[in-house]
Amino acid sequence: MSVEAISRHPIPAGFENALVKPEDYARLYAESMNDPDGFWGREGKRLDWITPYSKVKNTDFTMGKVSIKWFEDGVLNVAVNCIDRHLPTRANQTAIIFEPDDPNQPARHISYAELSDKVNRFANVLLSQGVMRGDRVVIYLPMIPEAAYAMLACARIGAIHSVVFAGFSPDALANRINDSGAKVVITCDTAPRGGRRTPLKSNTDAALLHCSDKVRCLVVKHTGDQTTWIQGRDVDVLAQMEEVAPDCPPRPMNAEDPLFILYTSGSTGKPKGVVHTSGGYLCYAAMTHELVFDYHEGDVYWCTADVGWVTGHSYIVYGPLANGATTLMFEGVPSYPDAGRFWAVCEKHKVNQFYTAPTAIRSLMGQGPEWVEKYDLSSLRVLGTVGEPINPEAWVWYDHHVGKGRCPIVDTFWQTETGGHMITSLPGAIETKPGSATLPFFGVKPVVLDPSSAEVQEGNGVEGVLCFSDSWPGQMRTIWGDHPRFMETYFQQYPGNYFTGDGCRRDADGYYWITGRVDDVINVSGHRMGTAEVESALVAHEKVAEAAVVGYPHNLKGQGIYAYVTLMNGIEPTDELRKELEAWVRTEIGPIAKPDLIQWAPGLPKTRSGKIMRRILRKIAENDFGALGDTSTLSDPAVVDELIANRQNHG
Ligand code: 6R9
Repeated sequence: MSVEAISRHPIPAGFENALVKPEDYARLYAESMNDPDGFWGREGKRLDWITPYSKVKNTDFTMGKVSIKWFEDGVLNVAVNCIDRHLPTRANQTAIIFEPDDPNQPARHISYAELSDKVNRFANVLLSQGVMRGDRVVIYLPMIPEAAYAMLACARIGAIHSVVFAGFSPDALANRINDSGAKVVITCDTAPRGGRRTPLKSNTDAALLHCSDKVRCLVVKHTGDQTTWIQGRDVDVLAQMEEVAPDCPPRPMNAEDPLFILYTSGSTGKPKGVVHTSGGYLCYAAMTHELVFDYHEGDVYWCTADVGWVTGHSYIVYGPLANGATTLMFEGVPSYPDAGRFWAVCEKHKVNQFYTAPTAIRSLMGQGPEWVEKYDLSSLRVLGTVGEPINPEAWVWYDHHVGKGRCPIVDTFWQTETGGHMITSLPGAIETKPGSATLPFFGVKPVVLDPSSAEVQEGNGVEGVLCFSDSWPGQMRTIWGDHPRFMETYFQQYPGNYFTGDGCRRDADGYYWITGRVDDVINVSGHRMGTAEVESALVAHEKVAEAAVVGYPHNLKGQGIYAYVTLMNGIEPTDELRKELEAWVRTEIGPIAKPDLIQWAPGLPKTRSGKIMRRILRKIAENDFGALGDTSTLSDPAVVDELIANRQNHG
């Protein structure tokens, strides 16, 4: 690592008028710690309330009775906060810039007035399909404006949306429709991406074979491609939007009414339905969006995430729109039609804040700086990253070639569960260090604990697991339908604390460095994957007896998926079978879960009680045979030698 990479980067010139200045950070942070009710009582006023709250914070992290409530007696409507309240002053301002996959198609500028019209009509279509307050609506849409309309239409009528990433398979979609008990699924005909088309409607047809026949299917005719049509079940949304009334009165909702469910991977095979509620979530998303990106009136802001992930929820839709911002939605991929696409879009729309994932930076870095240098990036002011630790080399490249050394980089650490940024720098207030997420956001109380003794590591220069010892308004409230699992997953291991699942180091200056997951979750290109999910997909194949999946270092993806597979007796390991298993996992979960390496394992290292020793499998996958540690508890140590001898050598 170069000296430049580990040194502090001062705040660049031009941030004298930043929303948070260096002297403000410490003062406001202290206030948020000493008087959370006062601090958040004031911040809650960012939102328009139908009935103002009289109570601010009411939270309890005690195992067995975990309960999280913010602004609990307030009444509001999230869609009104993202749309209606802006109409008097910004009806003609662009709310959403839609940049299509094909650069030869025109971009669309959707004003707040148009957004209002679309969302009201969409909401009336949902009502006409019998969707009521508290009902669940699954949204299986790509990066098109209708995804935002659908989310906000749900919010308007008090329905709970659950967006399912358009890259997920029919099986994964069916599981989410069933777990959430959705009444309706919203999809589109086909989804262009990188010049190819994903058949979302036919995926949905396949998923619905495994769901109640009462589930309605609302179809956005986006490309006009031919699809099957089931009379009585399928509804042409865009046509219906023309038929219904243009106004839909917003439903007054309690601050603690659920806004959405978003499924995410954990250490078990079954994804968890993370529940976020209305008031606290929106307040936190809006505040972090404004301060972390130093968003000023008139700025054009672009987050390249997908609405299928939490980043798309908080930082494409809810945060920016609550702030009356202009938010860009990009349908395509960074490499289409060529490796200059991101920068072409930045130049074309004069983007001021650009927020992406380290994996995208690494892959563009590999294409050479000439792709960046072709474009005028002088509009950029703030750069952001999210999803995984950024390696200092990629940080320095991003800073130098994209930011030209004049744009602060905000490395934002957070999770689906946290609703918004937790540890991040602030452009005008916090100096950066490449690879460090820097310091906690207001109201966030990080603690570093010893992983085995659970003792709090006081002071600087310490390492351990990362927890938060108090609540913040954006925190998830429960797992859909399973509050005991919520408490067990996050509050049992380190009593009194919310456990992130991440390891972390606090350096001599008090800066935080996230070192990666310490549980059975791996991070592939910024996508969270439970190793158990991939394992259960593999063992569902008739020729597989047993499977163990671990992560291993991967140059572009951050982590790759390494699968050890034991076949059924008498089944020959062949290259065809390897391909068959790869394709199998793609259809069971989706392309992002396809193993990068499959190693045939005649046996897996197990303890005498039959537990797979993943620690050892991880080391073998990392090619780190010297550090296998204690193998004396293995029931058959010879298995390990065999696995080492046959370690896949192409990774
Ligand atoms: C927002 C999002 C959460 C996990 C998290 C951690 C990793 C996210 C990071 C980061 C280091 C960052 N992660 N941001 N690690 N630095 N800036 O990504 O949510 O999909 O739930 O993933 O991602 O491991 O625990 P989610």
